[in-house]
Amino acid sequence: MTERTPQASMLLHWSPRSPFVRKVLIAAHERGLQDSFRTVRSIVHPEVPHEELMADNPLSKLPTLVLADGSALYDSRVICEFFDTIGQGPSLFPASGPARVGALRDQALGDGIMDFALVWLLERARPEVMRSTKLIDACHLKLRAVLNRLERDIGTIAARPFDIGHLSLGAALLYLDFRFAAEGWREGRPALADWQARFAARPSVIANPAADD
Ligand SMILES: N[C@@H](CCC(=O)N[C@@H](CS)C(=O)NCC(=O)O)C(=O)O
Repeated sequence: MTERTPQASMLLHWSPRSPFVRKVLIAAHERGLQDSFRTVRSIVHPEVPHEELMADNPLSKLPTLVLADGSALYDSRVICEFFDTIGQGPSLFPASGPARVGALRDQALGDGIMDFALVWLLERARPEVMRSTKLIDACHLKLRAVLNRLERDIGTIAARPFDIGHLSLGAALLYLDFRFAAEGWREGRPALADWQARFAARPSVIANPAADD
């Protein structure tokens, strides 16, 4: 299934379920690049490598962006940074200094939440006899630790102009709403909930909802 902007020269391997794809879609929108690529629905699973996608990305992962010359970019960090070099509007990647380090650190934190959430999702989907309660417990523990840390630090984090760190953290919290709503991450975390509500109201986020297709 090929979606939107059929005339565009770049192609994004895409899924409406993927938090990392959503991250790059939001970044593209923030940089005015939402019409600069076509999307192709690519179905990925760690246990089922996608052979066509592997011609572009041997890791068989989303997102993967194929450029006009046929070369491909991955992962989401590289694609977001690439969009930052070709797009317009405020940069998502501060050039240097503490602002850059903070943005990259928070990007790592947001990406890290998405990484363990994907592990958790897979584990949760296994038949009960095959499920590792140890692994799921570890994911719970990490989730609580990360959210508590963010509740403590979000005031400082939010003081920077909007950057890739905010974008990744916001995408990660949206993914919790999409797949882990029962965890009730907002409970006892009013500052983080308030920040996320402001993130979720950005036009770039509204234009790129998560969905089961
Ligand atoms: N570090 C990567 C993570 C990407 C990732 O894990 N993508 C998932 C989909 S949301 C995937 O492709 N999973 C398939 C697999 O692991 O084989 C990024 O930032 O793009």
